[in-house]
Order: sequence, then C-alpha cells, then structure tokens
Amino acid sequence: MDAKNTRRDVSLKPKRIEVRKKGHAKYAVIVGIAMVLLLSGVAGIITMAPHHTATRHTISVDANSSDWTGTLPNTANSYAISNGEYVWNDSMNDERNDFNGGNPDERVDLTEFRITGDSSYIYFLAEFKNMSSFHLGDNGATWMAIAIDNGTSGGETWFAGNSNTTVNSSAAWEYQIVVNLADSRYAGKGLNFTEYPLNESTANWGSIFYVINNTWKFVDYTGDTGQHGLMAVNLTNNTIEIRLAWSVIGLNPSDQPTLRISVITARGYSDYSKDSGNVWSTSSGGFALDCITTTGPNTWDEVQDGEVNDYITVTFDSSGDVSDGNFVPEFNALILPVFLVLIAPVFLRRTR
Ligand SMILES: [Ca+2]
Ligand SMILES: [Ca+2]
Ligand SMILES: [Ca+2]
Ligand SMILES: [Ca+2]
Repeated sequence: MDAKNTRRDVSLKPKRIEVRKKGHAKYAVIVGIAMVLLLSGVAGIITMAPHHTATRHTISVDANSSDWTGTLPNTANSYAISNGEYVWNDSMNDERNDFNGGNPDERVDLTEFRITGDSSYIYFLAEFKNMSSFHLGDNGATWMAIAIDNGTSGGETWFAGNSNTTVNSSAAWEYQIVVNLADSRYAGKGLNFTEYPLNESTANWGSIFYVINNTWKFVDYTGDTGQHGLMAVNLTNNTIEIRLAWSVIGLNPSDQPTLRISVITARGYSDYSKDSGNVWSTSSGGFALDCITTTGPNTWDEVQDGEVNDYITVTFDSSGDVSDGNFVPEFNALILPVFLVLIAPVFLRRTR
C-alpha cells in the first residue's frame, strides 16, 4: 500500500487501474469511516455529551445517595454530565472473582461513580452491587482507591494498597483517597454504617479512610471532625460518600479546575495496631477487582497488564459545580493514527 508500489501499478496499466482506483478510493474512504466509527464505538467515545445544566447542590455525606440527582446514563460503562454531576454507569458483573470461589464478588462490583462539588467541597459517590455479605472490619471487605490528578504536571502512577496497579501516566496523581472497610478497629462489632473524618487517626495504613499525597505522606488535620474530609459508608445501601475540602487537594474552584480521576476496587485487610493494611493479592496481573474502564467485558481485560489505562476527566465551574467532563479510553490514542493510515491511499492516488 505504499506510494512506491502504487506508482509502479499506474505505469503498467494506466487505464484499467484508473477506473479501479476510483472504486478503491471510495471503498477506502467507506472502510476508513466505518473503522473509525467502529473503534469510536468500541472505545466508548461516541459520548454525545448531554447538554448540561449546572445545578449546584451540596451533598450530605451520610451514605444515603438520594441527594445525587443527576441522571444515570442507560448504557453500561458510559458517563453523563447531569445536574452538575459527573455520573459514571459502571458495568454490572464485570468484577474479577478470584476470591469468591469463582462466584461473583458483588462487594467489589462498582455500579455507579459520581463526582460533584460546591464552593467548599468536592464530593464523590460510589455504589456497589451488594455489600450485605460482610460487616465493617471483616478481613476481605471492600477496598477502594480514587486517584486524583489535580492538573499539576508529574505525579505518581501507583495506586495505593500495594495493589500492583498503576494509573495511566497521563493521569499521574497528586492525591489519592483510600477507603478500606476492613479497618481492624471495626472487627467483630457487626457494624453496617459509619462516618469517618480526616483527622490524625486516618494517618495509618490500616485506616478505613485516608488521603495521601504523591510522596506517600498522609494528609490529615488534627482534631478534624469532617471540616476537611469525611467518608460515610452504609453496607445496607451499598453506598460510600466522600467529601474533601478543595484545599485538601490543592485546588480552588475559582480556578475552574480540570481533574483526571482513576478508580479501582479490591478486597482489603487491615491491622491498625501495626499501622498496616493493603489489598488482597491476586495470583497474577494487577490486584484490582473492578475499575473504571471501557475495556472488558471483565475487569481482568483491563488490569492484567497492571495498568488502568482509562480515566475520567471532570471540569468544575467557579461555583464548584461540574460544568464539563469526558472519558478517555485506552484506544482513544489509536483513533487518529488508524484513520490516517486508512485514508492515506486515497490522498496518494488523488495527488497524481
Ligand atoms: Ca448523601
Ligand atoms: Ca462494575
Ligand atoms: Ca468496571
Ligand atoms: Ca490495562
């Protein structure tokens, strides 16, 4: 298909080739467009971002999701910007089942992930398929990490929890939120609900809720009762809600920041008394059991290489409301080169 070969053909059989080439050119264009559309569809980038109406609202961090009012998109593994929220519909039953005797591991099956903000806080909501099979403090309880690239260049790519998993280097993070429901301080209490603030007791690798910066230092506030950060979980609601003051992640909404967000879930363990807690290790690949990606159908397809290549982008207006967003799939970067390769023959022929 290179120019040299084409030129040789032309010199050999000028007339017949000319006719065939027009047919080939049309064919190449059609195939090219079809391939681009196919790849776009596969990669989930025909997003047709809905016309959004910014509706700033404050979230009560109580593990009740009724204050999140954006409309969930109908399609699995797609997003919407709705009522000032970034709303991600995560595919159901896409979690790895390495630890449940090969049965579905619904406690780690993320089903929804949402982001919004107001002038004081950024808020996150994570919903799971079914968390009724365990209590807080159980070994192997749900573990989740949210990596936040706040727009600063550089950053760290490893997810926390010794999870053997990285984010895409284009979304290298400055701050990471970890929720580890296996926190040993809760063991044996039979609890389904708790709220936890970002105070000095979060500065422990076995903590139920902590924030770290990209030099792996805990970000916590002595005596905080939720002013800087708060996490609430309700296993009956299958819901985790989080808020962080903008300043905690080095931002001010008046700058209308754009963040890149990567998310994984896993099974956690904890020994708070020994400042210890991480995720359960799988026998191969990254240890994430679900994540935000369009690669599938199973999470294994994304994390077998130890990297979550896909990430969310979300932009806030000066009031802290989500004003825009996108989703960047791994194959996005392939679309343009593939398109150029496919249409190249058409241009080569027309220029002669
Ligand atoms: Ca709530
Ligand atoms: Ca899922
Ligand atoms: Ca997923
Ligand atoms: Ca990957």
